[in-house]
Amino acid sequence: MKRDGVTPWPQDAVRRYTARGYWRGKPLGHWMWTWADRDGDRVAVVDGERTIGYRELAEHADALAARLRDLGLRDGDNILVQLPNRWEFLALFLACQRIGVAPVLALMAHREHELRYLADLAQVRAIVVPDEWQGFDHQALATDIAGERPVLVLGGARGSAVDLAELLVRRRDPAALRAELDAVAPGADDVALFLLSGGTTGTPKIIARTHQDYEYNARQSGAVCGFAEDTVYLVTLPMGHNFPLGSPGILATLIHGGRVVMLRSPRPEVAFPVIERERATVTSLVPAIAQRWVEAAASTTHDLSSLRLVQVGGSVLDPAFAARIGPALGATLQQVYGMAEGLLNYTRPDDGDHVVHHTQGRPISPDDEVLLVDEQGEPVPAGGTGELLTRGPYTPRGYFRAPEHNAKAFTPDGWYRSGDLVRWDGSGNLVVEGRVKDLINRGGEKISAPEVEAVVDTLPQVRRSTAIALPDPEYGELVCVCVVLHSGHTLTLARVRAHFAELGVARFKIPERLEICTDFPLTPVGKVDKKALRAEVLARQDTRRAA
Ligand code: AMP
Ligand code: DBH
Repeated sequence: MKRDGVTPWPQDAVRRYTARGYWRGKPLGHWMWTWADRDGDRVAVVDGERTIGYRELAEHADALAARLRDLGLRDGDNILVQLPNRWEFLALFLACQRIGVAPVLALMAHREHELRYLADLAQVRAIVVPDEWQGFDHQALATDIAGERPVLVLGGARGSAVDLAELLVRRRDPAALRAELDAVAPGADDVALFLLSGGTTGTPKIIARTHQDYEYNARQSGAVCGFAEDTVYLVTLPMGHNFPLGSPGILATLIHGGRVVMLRSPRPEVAFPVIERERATVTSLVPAIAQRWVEAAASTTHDLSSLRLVQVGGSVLDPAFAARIGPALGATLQQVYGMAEGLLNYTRPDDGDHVVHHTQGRPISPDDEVLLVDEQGEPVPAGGTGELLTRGPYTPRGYFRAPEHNAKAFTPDGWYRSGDLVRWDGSGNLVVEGRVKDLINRGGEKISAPEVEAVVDTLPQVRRSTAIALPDPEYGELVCVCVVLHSGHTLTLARVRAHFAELGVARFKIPERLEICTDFPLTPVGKVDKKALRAEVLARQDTRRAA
């Protein structure tokens, strides 16, 4: 069922993507059973002590899909899902795909500020959370936000909440249920899932991905990365992210007949023994985590020799460090420059060292269009650096329910303005040089500067605020807020941080530096000159360090 607020692809693009076989006209729930029919008894997922076969996974997903319908959920409905990496999360994701319910994939780090906003924007009809996670009571918050709507809880449902594990129990003849659910399957061009983007506005952005665009996103990624039946993909990043979910990630592993191994933490102490035990062949990491893995690998007693491919993406990877990753982990490095908005670039497993260490790869589809433009929107000369604009078979033409922002983030002929400054190197690969968009990339977590500023501005002491990125050896970038105070007021970083926590903002967005300013430098048109401000703050830090 169609949802309002989703920008469709133009008809000529639909015809082309279909004619070329990228779009296959079936919803993800259809493919789930294709995999099960093909690989029935083979292992699809390993989660701790639990091992689940392809058919078993499909039957659990169908059982859950039927129970979601019993709760009143229907084709065209959206639900908010905030779950850690667990096989039940995957079963829920697939159950949704069977019946046209689209999950909004929140991160475990999200708190009231983000969850309320997402629940409202997507008008979700239910919320799914764990009972408690890393000391936080998700069930209590979800119950509060949900009001009259159902809350599904993984582990220990209280009060009127529904136990997710209960709903997964297979109770009926699988073949009959399968036929029943086939009859209520969504359309291939309907929304299958909602991904989140760091965005560059005061509020997070939601990206609606359709069944056939996302299936292609994963399938083609898997083809490019050599995913096959012998792939054992270790998930350590949060699986609601586009990277571990579909780049090539969990979905491509299932599409290509491999095995998914789930972990809730990317820490090497946790991951290394599992790599050894499960003989994992591929995993995906962000640079900050890759750094920990490389350090830990030097003295590990665990056998990592099964690893063949280590994907690193999400934020800038230093070339000198890149060169150390492959040898340290005994695997081939693959750089990934991706975005939840669509376009995916990978270095290929058989590329030479220079390409793998120094570039962020190239697009996966012959129909990915990439244009590099200058500040006037004119194409840059060959080899020049410009903002990357893109269109293609898995890059939607707008954000969900964001017409005002879309007018800026997309050109009239449907190109997505990535906000990234990139160039083509001589080998036909992209190199990310910087960005024009106003965000802070903290170890791969994207933080919208205007969103941080909007929160800081609600402090009574603050007259004006500006959020900037400061360099950090571990995370790449940190959030620094610069404030101009009302006269006679003072402010501490601790106070700012407490304020973010009180408002229920995700922890990774909480400022790690505070700078009190008397004024901000301005550009000729009167906007805050963030580049100049950043230089000022760095100079101040140097002075302090010298003192
Ligand atoms: P999002 O739009 O929130 O999914 O974040 C995608 C953005 O992350 C891209 O537009 C880039 O700014 C950044 N990014 C992703 N991968 C890389 C990479 N390998 N190197 C540098 N930046 C990256
Ligand atoms: O940073 C990202 O958003 C990202 C990185 C690598 C991504 O969305 C992806 C791969 O799919």
